[in-house]
Amino acid sequence: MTRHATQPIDGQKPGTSGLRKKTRVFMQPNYLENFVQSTVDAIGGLRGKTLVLGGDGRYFGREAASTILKMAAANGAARVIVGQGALLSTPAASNLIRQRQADGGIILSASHNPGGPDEDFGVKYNSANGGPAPESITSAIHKRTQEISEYHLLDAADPDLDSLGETPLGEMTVEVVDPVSAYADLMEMIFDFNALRDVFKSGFRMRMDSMCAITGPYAVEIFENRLGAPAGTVTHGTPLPDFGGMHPDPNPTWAHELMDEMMGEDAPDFGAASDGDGDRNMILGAGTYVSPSDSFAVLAANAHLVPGYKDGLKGVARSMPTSAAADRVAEALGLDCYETPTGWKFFGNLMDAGRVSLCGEESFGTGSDHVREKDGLWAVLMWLNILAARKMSVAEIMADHFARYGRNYYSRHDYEALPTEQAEAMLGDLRSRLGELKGTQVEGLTVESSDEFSYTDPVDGSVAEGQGFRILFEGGSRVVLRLSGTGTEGATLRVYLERYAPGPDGLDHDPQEALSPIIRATEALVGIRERTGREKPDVIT
Ligand code: G16
Repeated sequence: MTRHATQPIDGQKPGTSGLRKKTRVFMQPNYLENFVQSTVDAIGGLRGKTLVLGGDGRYFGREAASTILKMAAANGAARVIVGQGALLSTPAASNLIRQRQADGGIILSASHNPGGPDEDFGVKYNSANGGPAPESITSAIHKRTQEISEYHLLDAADPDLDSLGETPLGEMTVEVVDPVSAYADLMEMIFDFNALRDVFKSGFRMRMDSMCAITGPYAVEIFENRLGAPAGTVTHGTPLPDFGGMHPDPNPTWAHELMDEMMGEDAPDFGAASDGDGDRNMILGAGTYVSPSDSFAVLAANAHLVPGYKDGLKGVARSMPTSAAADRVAEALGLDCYETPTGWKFFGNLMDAGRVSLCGEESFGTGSDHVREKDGLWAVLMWLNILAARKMSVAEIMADHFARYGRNYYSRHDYEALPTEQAEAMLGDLRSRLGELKGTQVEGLTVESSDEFSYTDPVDGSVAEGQGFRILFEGGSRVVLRLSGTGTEGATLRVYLERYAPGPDGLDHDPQEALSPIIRATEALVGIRERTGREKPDVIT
């Protein structure tokens, strides 16, 4: 018997990147099954199809993988390619879907959110192009969760997820593959590994913090085994179900061990960290923090130095809240530059249509059209390759970049776990006043325009509305406000602050100081402190 009766469960609405909930929510009877069957139904079934399956190793991942395999078999799938131990980084899963020409994939991860029985879990469907499902599919999945009445699951023992090779599960084939090798081979095709080996031979020191999450085995293979970096270059390199208690979010707050080392005496030349599922990255030099928006701009400006991009870029794209630093590079290079809503899924069409090669987001995500996800280790290798080619330190590269293009001072302030109604009321109130803000003078700034961002996809014409509030001030400063779509507790308000300094003077201020008039103006216009009672943001990046 493979048919099981069920009933719709409330709240199974995918967010910015798949469905993310507390792990115990996912562990409730039928919860995972309902969502997976709804996904299967929304994409027109699995009969005869090939899927890729894997995740970031977090608590409940193995059990979920076994259930999904039995459901895939009962739904008539031909083959599921699964990472050994149910492990696959998100970019490696994207690569496998493309390389093996699979019909899609399921990734088990809540990304940068902590893991464990009392923390977070997530499930995400990626399409045949290797990218996160577009809104048309995620909406169809949500609709299906509201009407589902049965799911299919094979009555069988849990499949062996550890032995490489093929085994039958009913009429389906389960193919267990090494999660690392195909991805590491792809990196070897894009980057100049000979030059990078020479860099490490010359005594260059690097620290890669994998935060007890999925990139550990990938980073050890690439940096230590293939490029000859000394053993121990990769720290926190073993993926653990609870990430060793770490919050695997590569930003200055959560990757504080790495920050302390890189800002301390005798810091290595280069430091980097990645997140739970390996698609985010943070870049550091000795004594230097590179903001994600600046990192993306530097990659765009220097990509031609990397073999995989030696013929130049097709174009670039960034999410709306990401700073305009990359726009200045695009302008100088004569490249098209697209502005999309938050969420990597919005880049897929642009990459598939050959309009852009590089994409970046302020949320520590950068990537290219080598896969259809953002890619943490790819970004680290881009930086390494650029450092090798330019023979400059990270600090020198940043100073040179700002001198050439000016500096977009940038910071994001997060207010986490606010009562949802309170956060929505605050933004609802802002929405009702948006039309009246023009000309308002506050903290020495004048509001030039304000709106709620909506995006029309230039490839398929689909429209995404309500994608964040923008208040632009005369002179090019701005603040953007939106609610996160990846949290699992209440509402998280994100406040994105930006000010442009053209140079040549004033390029080396502390960003919080440089942005202080905009921070004060935001408080005057929106009243975050007053309405939430919070004295300061929980996380500043
Ligand atoms: C996901 C998406 C990203 C997005 C980020 C932040 O990242 O893939 O494209 O920028 O969420 O989303 P929010 O501001 O809504 O929390 P990840 O790394 O969590 O998969």
